[in-house]
Amino acid sequence: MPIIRNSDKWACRQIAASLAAFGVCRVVTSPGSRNVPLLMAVARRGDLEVHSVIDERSAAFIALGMASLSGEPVALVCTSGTAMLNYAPALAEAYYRHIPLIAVTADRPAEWIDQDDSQTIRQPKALDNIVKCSYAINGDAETATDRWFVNRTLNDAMLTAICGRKGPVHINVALATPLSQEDDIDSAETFRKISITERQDLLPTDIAREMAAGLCGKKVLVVAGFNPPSARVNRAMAQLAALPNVAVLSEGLSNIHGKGSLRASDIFMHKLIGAGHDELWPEIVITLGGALVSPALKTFLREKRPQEHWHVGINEATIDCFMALTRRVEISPDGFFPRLAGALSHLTRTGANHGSYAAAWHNAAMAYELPKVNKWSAFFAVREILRNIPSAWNLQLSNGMSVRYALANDLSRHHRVDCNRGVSGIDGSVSTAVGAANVVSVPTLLITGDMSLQYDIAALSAADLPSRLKIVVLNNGGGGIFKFVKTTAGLPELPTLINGQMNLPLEQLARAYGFHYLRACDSVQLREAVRDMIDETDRPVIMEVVTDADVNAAEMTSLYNGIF
Ligand SMILES: Cc1ncc(C[n+]2csc(CCOP(=O)(O)OP(=O)(O)O)c2C)c(N)n1
Repeated sequence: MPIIRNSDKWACRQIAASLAAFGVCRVVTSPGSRNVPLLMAVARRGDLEVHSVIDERSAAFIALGMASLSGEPVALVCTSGTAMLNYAPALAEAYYRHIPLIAVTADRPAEWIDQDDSQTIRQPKALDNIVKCSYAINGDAETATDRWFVNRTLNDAMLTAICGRKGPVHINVALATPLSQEDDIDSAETFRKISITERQDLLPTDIAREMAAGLCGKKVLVVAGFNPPSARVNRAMAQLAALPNVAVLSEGLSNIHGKGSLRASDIFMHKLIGAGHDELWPEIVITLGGALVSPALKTFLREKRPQEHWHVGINEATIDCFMALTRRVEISPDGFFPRLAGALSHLTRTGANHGSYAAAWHNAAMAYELPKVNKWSAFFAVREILRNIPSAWNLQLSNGMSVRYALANDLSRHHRVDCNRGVSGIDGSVSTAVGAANVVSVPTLLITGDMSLQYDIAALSAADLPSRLKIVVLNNGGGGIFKFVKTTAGLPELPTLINGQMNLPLEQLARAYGFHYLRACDSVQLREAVRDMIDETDRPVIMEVVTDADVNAAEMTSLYNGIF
């Protein structure tokens, strides 16, 4: 393998490689010492045309002229301090003329800023108002995680500069000394480029055909996180799930009810991982929707890094949750999946597409059916409630164990399921449910823990509390999740500082705020209370479900075959 002498700083070589990967041909550099690893990296590749200009102000305008006339993005490289500020006039011009310039500026590591070390100013974000976006790179990235971050940041920066309304971006590179070390570098060193299908309403038919041809005969896993209900997506998922080489895994919050899709409950994924199952490893993963709830599903996808991962949805930035992203499809799931499903189904009908990957997943799902739970516990209660409420009701779930208990069940018969999983806070579940209940005519059922209810107690006093609101409070005397999670379960601080032991006067609160109050301490009372909750139409309802946190934790531990 040919070896070349180049900067020993991997991140700087990756910056140069990312420029080449995204079609930058020209780099205008300015002299300095802090930027030597960057100068070396761009100069020694051999595929970048490098122009040296002393004055950074002029360098940036020269780059602007090149980019404007060539129609291609042009990069800049300068040293730290005022050098960077001199890029400002040309970047401002580029910003308003929509010209893609990639300004790469060398800097010191954060700990040396404002320490009277020479040639340092506060560089990160200093050009924020005149670039599309600012990025920070650790020029000394060594660990795999640091390097993944560098790769993702570079992809993000390049895509921002060249997509949509084009424009300049700023990449600030913090570099520790020694700066100009050389090393023997494999000339075949690669850059993981994330490609993009740019924003549009519908996936164009020709691209759909091209994509389908790439998926033909491959093991394709579609994974759906939280998403609003969509009839179009549901139909497309049913079509995809009927193909021999495609498995569709959906979490309950995806609102995907399409026939054939598999419920990606955390317990199921946890057991699968424990048992190996090489036949389930995907070659291509296609994701839609937001953050996944199941840690086991995330682990599965991170460990079995697919050759390709496409994420479908309109996002401002590159989301590389499994550290394997290869394609950003900036089209809504509604606009993307029906066209893709159509194209791949066509190839299946013509005999071009085949496989047994879908069958492998269905066999695994059958082998790991959720064990029966007959003992009184929060898990049992949630399952019974979900089985017995009308399917037309909307479900709201709070964080803690509520969402996890619910997602272990098949939620496909429910009209709509939501949870604040964008950031997973426990602070506003009740208020969100009040708001949601206000704007729909069907009843809304919130299932929440007692601590989450306590946190958001102000919501109970909302002036326009709709009578269609039902709240089930899983009262286990505090944050039960912490008795089950590995990182907290055995700690001496658990009762005092972590699970917030509490004794919520729910009955008094419910009555004070005009709720119909119900209580269940066993399965017989629960059956009765669920009936009452369904029958009550004049007042909002609070149903207190009393369980023992230790019993709940023991049950989950046995369902998981161990603590998680
Ligand atoms: C605003 C906010 N603060 C803290 C947390 C951390 N946290 C996650 S779950 C949880 C406990 C939730 O307790 P509870 O609502 O009683 O549910 P349970 O654990 O019993 O299922 C806490 C404090 C959070 N997610 N959001």
